[in-house]
Amino acid sequence: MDQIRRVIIALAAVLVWALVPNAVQAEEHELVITHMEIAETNIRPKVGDTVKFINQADIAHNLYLTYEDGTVQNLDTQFPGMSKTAKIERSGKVVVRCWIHPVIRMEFDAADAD
Ligand SMILES: [Cu+2]
Repeated sequence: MDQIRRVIIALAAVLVWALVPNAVQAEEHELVITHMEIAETNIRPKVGDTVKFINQADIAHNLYLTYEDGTVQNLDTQFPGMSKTAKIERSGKVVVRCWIHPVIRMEFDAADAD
């Protein structure tokens, strides 16, 4: 009886694991903002992943992401020392800019989710 119960519990655990794939597979990528730029990195996030922007500058920024279809994702004001996280919504080229400092600009490619 105990063995059957253990097998049922194991099967239930596998089923739960299979039903929540994205929550388990999503990755977090990190980008650091120095004074007036975003430190060069080669991130390649997938849709559903998050990108964490860490403000190590001594000035405030307000980053926003623009997707290929024109959709804008605004991260709001980010004071020195603050981190903001964006969940990637669409695949393709993503441009990151700052409303306050137009000189800040970087881009990365987002891949489709698995
Ligand atoms: Cu800025």
